[in-house]
Amino acid sequence: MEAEEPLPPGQHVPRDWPVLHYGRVPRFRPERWDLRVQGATASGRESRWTWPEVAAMERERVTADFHCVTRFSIRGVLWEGVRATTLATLAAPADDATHVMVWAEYGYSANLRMSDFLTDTSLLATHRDGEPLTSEHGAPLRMVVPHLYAWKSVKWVRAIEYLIADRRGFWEERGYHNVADPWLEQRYSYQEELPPA
Ligand SMILES: Nc1nc2c(c(=O)[nH]1)N[C@H]1C(S)=C(S)[C@@H](COP(=O)(O)O)O[C@H]1N2
Ligand SMILES: [Mo]
Repeated sequence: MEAEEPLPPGQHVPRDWPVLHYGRVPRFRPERWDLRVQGATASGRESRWTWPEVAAMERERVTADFHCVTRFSIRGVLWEGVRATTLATLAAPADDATHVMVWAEYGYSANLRMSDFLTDTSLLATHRDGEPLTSEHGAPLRMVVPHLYAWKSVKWVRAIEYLIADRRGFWEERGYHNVADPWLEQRYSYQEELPPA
């Protein structure tokens, strides 16, 4: 057997890839769908793209493990999509933007530090393992931030909001950790008050 990279603490690999989310799977209606970049943009304006425009953006591939806070990890997922840095070139954040809120259908959201968003491996993914995303895994567009717990990898993304001050997203408001680094086991918000281990 080949030696494998270690998993973050407290994680295991299940037999199948679970589908996990809060609420219903939204139906994709391409004619009504758009992607917005809003909030603290450098231009002061909101940007908006239709589905054909997003589908025509330059795409990259990233292979990474995927870690859910409920303790399953999926090894070596091949994602394909638009780099967050590419989007930030098309619609630049203001100089004083420090965080982003990633917004999904039905109001689900997750906040990220700008540095976590603007990492080379952060994608707005359209494909997984060479196939277009299925609806339940976030089609047509999902955030993928492989170095953080997967609740930050927002499915059914509709907007990126640049923030000049941090604000907690859906799970971050409900007891989950604001940063969510799986290697530091940043699972719960009470850990934010603990001295570093
Ligand atoms: N819009 C939305 N995105 C979401 C969620 C959600 O409830 N709504 N759940 C998150 C959580 S907790 C996990 S573990 C992953 C699961 O992704 P998967 O269903 O593709 O395995 O999606 C994340 N993205
Ligand atoms: Mo999760």
